[in-house]
Amino acid sequence: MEEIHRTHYNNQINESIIGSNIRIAGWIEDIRDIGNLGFIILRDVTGTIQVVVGKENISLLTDLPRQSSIVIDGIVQISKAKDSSVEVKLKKIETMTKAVHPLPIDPTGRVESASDKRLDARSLDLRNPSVAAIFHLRSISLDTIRNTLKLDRFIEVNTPKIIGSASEGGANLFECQYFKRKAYLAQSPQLYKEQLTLGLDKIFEIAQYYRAENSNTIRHLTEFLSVDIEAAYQDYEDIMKTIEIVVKNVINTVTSSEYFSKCEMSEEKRNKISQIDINKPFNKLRYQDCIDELNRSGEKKEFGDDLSDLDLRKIGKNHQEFFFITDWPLKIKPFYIHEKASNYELSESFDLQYGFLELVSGGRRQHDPVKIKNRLEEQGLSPSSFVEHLKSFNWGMPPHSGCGLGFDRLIMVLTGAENIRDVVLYPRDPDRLNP
Ligand code: AMO
Repeated sequence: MEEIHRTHYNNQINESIIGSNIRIAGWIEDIRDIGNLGFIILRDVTGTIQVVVGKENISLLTDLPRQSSIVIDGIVQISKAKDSSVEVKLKKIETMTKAVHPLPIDPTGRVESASDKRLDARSLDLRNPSVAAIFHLRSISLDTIRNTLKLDRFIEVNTPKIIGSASEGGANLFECQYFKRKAYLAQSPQLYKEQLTLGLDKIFEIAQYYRAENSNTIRHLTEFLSVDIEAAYQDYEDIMKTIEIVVKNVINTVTSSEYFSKCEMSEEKRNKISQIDINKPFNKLRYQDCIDELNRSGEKKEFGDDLSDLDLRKIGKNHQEFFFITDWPLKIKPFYIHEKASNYELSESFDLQYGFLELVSGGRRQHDPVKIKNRLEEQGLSPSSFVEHLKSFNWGMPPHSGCGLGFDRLIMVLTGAENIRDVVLYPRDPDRLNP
């Protein structure tokens, strides 16, 4: 009978269980046969262990390709190996599935593979501990975000991803056939999250969203994970405070995790991330400060111009850290953003940047339905497409604010990844729909 249940993970094998019979399971990272003795380096999700194969069992080592899945019964013993004080003496080995060589990539990382090849073989790529580390960090970062927000009375919600009309305006929408009607993939939970403040007060959602952005950049995907928050009776300053705490808690989680040291990144990047002073508030630049900074550097920018990728790269060079850009012109912000009480040309809005990279966008929302209708018209959108949304504004909508955090981008920054594709398991871009 096939026995597949392990008694121990590799990192649970230590000197306290010397002499114990154990069953371990994983894949063959390396295998050596030196005549009357053999060695298997067995890796599982927690690390490696050396399995020693005596003369009596050496014949079992034939036809065991690297990366095959195996289950080993053995006895824990003291090891003379340099990097471990314990090893396992093999009693029985069972091959679960043989890896068929040649494999598309070398998951030990000894032979480097192009990014596309790795993404085509992602499940195998994850046997590389430095790649797996990124996804462990994603998982624990999500826990941190949930815990931080829940402690602050936010409740987690789930809104539809198949929707009847656009949430962020018509551009970049993926259309799909919904029986006899047209439907769209949600670009963001914007409208739902605003509506939900009416009865649930403070909410957050962590979910994938879809943007038909036909551009191939290192920071855009057509499917990305967003952390959206929305809170009643809060202004944009409150939301900036909340998101700053969330990001700082994630920085703390990541940098104090064992997986951070397993991530492959330059020492310069590692030091920069681990040396972020989380007691120091993130800097705040106003949009106008950015325009002035660009003009001083020889650009010709006017109030009302959006900040292009090139502009943000220039600004990011002078601010290679987390910082907010606040008080954007109202006319370049979405219809749901609130004007600033002291200057109607400005809005109560912000982005959170890391250098040139935009991580978060948010602000206070307009809650006067008449003003929302005017703003929709100004932006060439039809209020009739938003009736479902607008009706809730007549049911006693509270003033509210919120933001959306691009989770993949945050993980990019914290793991030193150059490309968003490196931190997403199965990235989707205009050219990549598989695996
Ligand atoms: P925005 O469109 O700026 O705002 O998106 C919020 C954040 O999501 C991330 N992001 C992306 N990440 C990867 N690939 C993409 N194609 C992509 N598009 C956006 C960015 C960005 O800062 N509803 C508003 C948020 C709000 O006001 O609450 C919104 O969606 O990090």
